Amino acid sequence: MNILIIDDSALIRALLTRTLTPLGTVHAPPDLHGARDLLGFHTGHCDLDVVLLDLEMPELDGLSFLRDLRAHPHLADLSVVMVTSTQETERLDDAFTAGATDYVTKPAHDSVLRARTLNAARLSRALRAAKTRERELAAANAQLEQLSRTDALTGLANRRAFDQQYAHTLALAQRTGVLATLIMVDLDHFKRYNDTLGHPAGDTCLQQVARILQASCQRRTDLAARYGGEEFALLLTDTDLAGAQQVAQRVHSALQAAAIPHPGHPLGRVTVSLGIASTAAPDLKDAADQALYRAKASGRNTTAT
Ligand code: GH3
Ligand code: MG
Ligand code: MG
Ligand code: MG
Ligand code: MG
Repeated sequence: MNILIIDDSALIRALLTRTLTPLGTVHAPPDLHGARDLLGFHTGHCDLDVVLLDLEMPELDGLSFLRDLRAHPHLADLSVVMVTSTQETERLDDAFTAGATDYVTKPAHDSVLRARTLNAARLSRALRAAKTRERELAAANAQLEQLSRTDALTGLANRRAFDQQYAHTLALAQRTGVLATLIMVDLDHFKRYNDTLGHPAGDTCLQQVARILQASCQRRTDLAARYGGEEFALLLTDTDLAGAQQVAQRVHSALQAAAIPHPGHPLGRVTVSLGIASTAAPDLKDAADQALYRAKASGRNTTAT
C-alpha cells in the first residue's frame, strides 16, 4: 500500500509515518512540490492508495490543495483523509464538499488512524478496480460487436452488417433523395474452382477477391460485404450509375492484374460478374440481382445494369 502524508509540521509527519509504516510504504515529502510529484499533477500518473492531508497549512491551505487535487481526473477516486485539530471541525463541511473521504483529529489514536487509513485505501482500490473492470467490459463488448458484423473468412462486413446498412441507406435515399447504388458481385464458375483446386484453395481465392473488392471501394461511405457463399455486395452511398461503373471497372481490372489461376475457367483466371442497380429502381436488391443474372447470361466477366 502507498500512503502520502501532507503536513507542514515535520514532527507530525514523523509521528504519522511511524504509526502508518506497518501498513505499507509511507511518503512524507517536506513540501508541496514533492506531494504534487507523487500525485502526478503533471504526469497524470499516480500509484498512491490514500492521502493524509493536513487541513491547516501556512503555504497553501489543505482545503485549497484538496480542490486542486480533485481537479485532476486521474485522482478522482483517490481517498483523502483530512487531518484536523479538534477546533477546526466546523471546516469539515467544506472539506467533505471539496471531496474529502474521511477525517481524523489530532492527536489520533494509533489504532484509529491505522483503521481509517486502511479503510480509505481499500475504498480507492475498490473504485479503481471497478473502473478497470468497466473499461475491460466495454472493450470486450466493442470487440464482440465488431465480430458480430464481420465475415470470419474475408474480414469484410457480413450479411448482418450489410442488411443493416442496406435498410439504413434505403431509408435515407427515400427521405433525402440521396442516390445509393448496389453492385452484386458473383464469382464465375467458382464451383469448378473448388472442384479442381479444392475447397481450401477456394477459401483463399475468396479472401483475395474480397481484398480487391475492398480496395475498389474508395469512399469511406462505401460498404463492401460478403453477401453469402461466393457472392459479394458493394453498397455505394451518394453514388450514381456512372460512379458505380467506375468501381465495377476497377474490380475487373484489378482481377485481371491479379491473374489468379483458375484451370476450369475458359479464360484460365478468376473473374467475376457484376450487376448494378441504383435507388431509382423500385427494389434495389432485386434489380441488382436481375442485372447480375444478365451479366452471367451475356458470358460472365462483365457488368450489367
Ligand atoms: P456461376 O459462374 O454461374 O456463378 O457458377 P458458379 O460455379 O460460381 O456458381 P454456383 O452457384 O453453381 O457455385 C457456387 C460455388 O461457390 C459452390 C460453392 O461450393 C462455392 N462456395 C460458396 N461458398 C464458399 C466458401 O465459403 N468457400 C469455398 N471454397 N467455396 C464456396
Ligand atoms: Mg498544519
Ligand atoms: Mg450460381
Ligand atoms: Mg458464381
Ligand atoms: Mg453464386
